[in-house]
Amino acid sequence: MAISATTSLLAAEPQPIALDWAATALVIIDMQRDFFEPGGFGETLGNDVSQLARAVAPCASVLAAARAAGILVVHTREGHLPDLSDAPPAKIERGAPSKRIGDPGPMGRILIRGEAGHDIIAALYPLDDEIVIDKPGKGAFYATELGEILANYGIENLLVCGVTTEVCVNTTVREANDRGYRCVVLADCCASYFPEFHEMGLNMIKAQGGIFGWVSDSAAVLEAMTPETLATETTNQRTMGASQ
Ligand code: TIU
Repeated sequence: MAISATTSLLAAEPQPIALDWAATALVIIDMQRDFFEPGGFGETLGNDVSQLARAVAPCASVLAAARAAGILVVHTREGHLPDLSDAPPAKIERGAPSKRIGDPGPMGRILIRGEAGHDIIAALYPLDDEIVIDKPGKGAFYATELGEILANYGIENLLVCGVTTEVCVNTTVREANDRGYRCVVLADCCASYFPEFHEMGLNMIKAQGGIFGWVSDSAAVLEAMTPETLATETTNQRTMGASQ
């Protein structure tokens, strides 16, 4: 990593959090065409997919900053094997969507790995050396190698972005919280088809003293995580003899 063993304070609710950036990963949840574009999984469920676009530019700015600072970046994708062997019937049969998981759509089969709709949107496309986790569920830890990968990198803190706030972001944060990670959800880097669920999804995380974690935003991360800021923080900590 370009930057290591540096800790700085990130503005967040319910209180600021000191993060060791060498032990922090940026986790970007399910920024896939299937959720963002007409004809994908999100729209088949009856959703207005245009609601998600607002999260893209803030998330792209944090992704660029993380890459510049050498922070570990993890992308996730929700989707299933072509034979649907990892898709529970209870998930496939749910509700009355216009198309079900596995049905053909304008971006290929709905929510199936390898199809165009399953791919990550161009603005947030992973670099070749970044980690991409394929997950069959809403949570990124369920039936994936994410836990082992984060442990191998010595990660203790997660900056979480993605869609949707109350579904895959919240489920992943709850899984991560139980596994001992400090989770900071970046409010403007997440979105929901339902703006009120976005707000409440964030409230549920930061309420009760941060029952599941913290809520911050892209501006706070850009201030705390640039290589220049990290260098200054490190110098200040040395000068002041701070312990962290
Ligand atoms: N439907 C919905 O809001 N979300 C999902 O199905 N998956 C994710 O959140 N990624």
